[in-house]
Amino acid sequence: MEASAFRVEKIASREILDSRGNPTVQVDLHTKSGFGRFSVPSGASKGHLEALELRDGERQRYNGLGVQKALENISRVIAPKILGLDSRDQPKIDRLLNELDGTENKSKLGANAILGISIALARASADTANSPLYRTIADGRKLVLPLPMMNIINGGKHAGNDLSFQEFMVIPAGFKTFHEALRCGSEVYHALKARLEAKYGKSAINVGDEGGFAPDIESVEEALGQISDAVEEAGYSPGQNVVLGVDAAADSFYNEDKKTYLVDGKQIGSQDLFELYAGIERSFPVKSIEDPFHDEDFDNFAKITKKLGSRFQIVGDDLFVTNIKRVEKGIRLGAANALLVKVNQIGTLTETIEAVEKARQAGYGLVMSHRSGETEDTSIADISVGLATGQIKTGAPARGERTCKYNRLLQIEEELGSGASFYGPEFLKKHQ
Ligand code: 2PG
Ligand code: MG
Repeated sequence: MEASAFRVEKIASREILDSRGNPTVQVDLHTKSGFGRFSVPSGASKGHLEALELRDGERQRYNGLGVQKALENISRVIAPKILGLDSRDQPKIDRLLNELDGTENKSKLGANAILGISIALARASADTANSPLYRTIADGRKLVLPLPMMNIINGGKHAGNDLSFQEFMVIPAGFKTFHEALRCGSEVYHALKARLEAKYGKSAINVGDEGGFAPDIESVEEALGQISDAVEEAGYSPGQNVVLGVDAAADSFYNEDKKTYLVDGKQIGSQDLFELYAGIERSFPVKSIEDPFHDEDFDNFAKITKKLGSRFQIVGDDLFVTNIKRVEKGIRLGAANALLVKVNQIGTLTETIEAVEKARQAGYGLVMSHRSGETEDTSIADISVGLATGQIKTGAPARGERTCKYNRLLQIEEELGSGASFYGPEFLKKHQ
């Protein structure tokens, strides 16, 4: 194919709605012979060091959440510099985007503007090469279908209940294929629905931002108990072929002045919180804990990793914000043993890949992740396979903005046929 086919010829962007009904950026990028589109997601429990999502702040429109300034930055500042470039030069173009912005956290042009361009570019380049995105991203890496971690009870900032922990996940690791794991997750989801309705009444099966149920219960242990029982009821074996995970998102219930955490209706210190995690590990088949402490507490992250990390995945999300410098600090201190990977926390594909490779070299696990505010975009499914992250969390096996990612993985699995490798059993082995 001629090099000119990859030349960027046209960029358009628009304001669309995300799954919470808030505006977000969608970018269309045309090369001479191809097309790429990306819709930018948005978080609710954000790490304070995340790249900045630029919002208009004018109250008359969308309560200040409009993204017209970001769109203007795309059309006036970014597009003129990108038009005519070769879309295969992803690292060079991502560097240029950073230079145009000139700030540490992409606050001038907005990480939403920059990421929209960065991933639309990757998509357009893959389309021009007539290749699925996961293949061009893989760049020689072995393709791996990720183990799905499905968030089936929602709390924290994602739900209207009083559960302090944000996510309670089912992890069907003991299966040989992605589609069997997904089926198990869906069956457990429905068994849980029936249990919650029978025990707490109809309103308990209302769902939160990520499609998981949001029952009016307050205790972490009660939520885990319900899920464990649902696993059994669905005909699976907790601890054998299905394990559990939580995202505490501890920052969202941390009181900075008092240095305490509000858990199960009580203010507790970090030592008590530590004990709570150790207790959970004894009572339930939990194998993965994300953000167990607030996002500057590298010390307690290191302590819990030392104590539980041999059998347990400790994931840094708000701790690392997909930022290579934070990941390096974590590696130095032994804080966490897995990285949560969110493209919009850092704002370009190239920097995402750098953080992933740094963590991988240090033996860290990798979990590709959606945001609580999502769109119908499926790029993270391809990125997960191409970067061989081995794990993905993209919500419950329900609601379109969540299932579209799982469904895209089913398509990729089919495309790869017998060559498809699935990470599940390896996860079990690693965390026995
Ligand atoms: C998280 C995410 C995604 P949010 O904390 O891991 O589940 O939530 O997008 O609100 O930051
Ligand atoms: Mg998180």
